[in-house]
Amino acid sequence: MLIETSPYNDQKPGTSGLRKKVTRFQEPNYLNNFVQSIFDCLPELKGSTLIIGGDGRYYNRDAIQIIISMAAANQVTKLLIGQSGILSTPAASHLIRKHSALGGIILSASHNPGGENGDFGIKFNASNGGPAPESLTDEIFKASQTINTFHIASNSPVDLDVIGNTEIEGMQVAIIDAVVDYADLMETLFDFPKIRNLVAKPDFNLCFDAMSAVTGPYATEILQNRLGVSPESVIRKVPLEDFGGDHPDPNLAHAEELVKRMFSSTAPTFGAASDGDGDRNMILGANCYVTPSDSLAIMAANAHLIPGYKTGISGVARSMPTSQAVDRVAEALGLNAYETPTGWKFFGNLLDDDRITLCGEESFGTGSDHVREKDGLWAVLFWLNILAVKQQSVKSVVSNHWLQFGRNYYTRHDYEAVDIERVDNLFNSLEAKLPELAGTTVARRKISMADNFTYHDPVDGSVSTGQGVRCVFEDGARIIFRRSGTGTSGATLRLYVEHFESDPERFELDTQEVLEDLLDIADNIAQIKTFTGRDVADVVT
Ligand code: G16
Repeated sequence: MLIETSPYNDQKPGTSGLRKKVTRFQEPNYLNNFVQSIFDCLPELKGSTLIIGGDGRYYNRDAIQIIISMAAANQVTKLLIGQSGILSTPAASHLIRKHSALGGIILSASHNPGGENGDFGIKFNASNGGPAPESLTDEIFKASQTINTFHIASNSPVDLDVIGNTEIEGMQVAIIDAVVDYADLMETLFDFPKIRNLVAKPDFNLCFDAMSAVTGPYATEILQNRLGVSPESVIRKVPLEDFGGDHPDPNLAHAEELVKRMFSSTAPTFGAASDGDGDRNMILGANCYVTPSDSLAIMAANAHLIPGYKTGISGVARSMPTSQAVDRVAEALGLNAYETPTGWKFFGNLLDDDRITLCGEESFGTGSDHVREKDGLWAVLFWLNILAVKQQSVKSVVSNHWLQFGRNYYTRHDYEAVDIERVDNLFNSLEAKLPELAGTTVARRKISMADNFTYHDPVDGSVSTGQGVRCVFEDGARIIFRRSGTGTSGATLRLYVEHFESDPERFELDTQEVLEDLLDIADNIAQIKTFTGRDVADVVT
């Protein structure tokens, strides 16, 4: 069937796909328009195999039924769909690669809240398993602005809960186990027997928080069934359409119960959490929080201890706002090190070209060349494998890392859902100041460089401008201002602050205290309080 439609003007994908309120997606043909725009930009999808799955949030099932009918009418040959419509983002990336699919459609708004009044999202991943590059998302947006028809079959709904095959207008639809392929992949990378011994030790206990989101079934299979962790060690493991009303965002603010347990007198040895779609991770030890930037650096420094990486890693990459801790490891080990804009899509070319093996971001994402997405449970297993080899606590691993490489004190302050005009004004004023900032001294700190970050992709030569305002100080300290590309209400200002410390006597200080002067300088430069009208940040990590 060919159905007439008219464009919506707000279908420009952000940092990671199109994210809007569920209610927006429920407007007539809103999802259909975007899906047809994907098909229109990629004629090669006709006759192809596609992977479909989502994080199980509200509207996931409805969206999948629409996509099935539209894929059939757009002459896709085969769809592989995770049982119950569920696939974690890294599992979807793996399936695309494993089945040599032409790509996949992933339904997720990641760490954003879910439920009827929450957020929903959709993104296309390419045949390498990674998020579509900016050039393609720009084309999809362009197509969405002129769309006037879409194709859709008039089939009855497919039973997403039963594993098996069916056919719609000549297109095969296979409902597949969502977990097993991913769990098998993890077994090829990590030393499961060694981790099994670690978690069986009477003095070792862990707590993994699946945040009522997609990693529940994956954690149950991998941590409980394959590694022998007790069922009570995995909390909030049943995926819920509204994530229990919480933000499925693994950070100190939103993983409240886990954080409470980890910072108590009876704290487990190891704690971790993953997000809505299973690609983020937070790592904790007893009374110890590992910043995502440090976690990436520690993984890079210890990769040789992990079976999947023991022959060496080709290089590392981090997003620009991520702390420079991993750069120090790369320098010491003689590895390539790349700095990309925020967004996992920018790592794809570097991974495909084998310039890097590991990459990560301050936003609780780490990953490697095993898939083309960041990967939450993979990071948890990486850490467990390190602990199993080193037989040390998380705190000792972190402290020893600082002793060897120094410590990059790091914090991120988020001012969420601020009036868009206020944030526009803040950035306009900041941009206007940029040319004069370099060379000036603010509160005894001299700014050596100030710009709005531009990335030149070394593989395909593409250029991405306006990726965040950075002020770099003479001693290497940095202040970065960015507008989030994943929010759905107003504008979110992110402030990132970093200071390197080489004196071991100063490794155990309070992060916010150490960074206080830089935070004041940031407010002085950008007039955050004045422009946002907020005295304090909403989330500090
Ligand atoms: C997405 C992207 C990440 C990015 C993060 C935060 O993560 O995949 O690369 O770092 O958003 O982006 P922003 O600062 O623009 O909000 P996720 O887990 O939401 O898919």
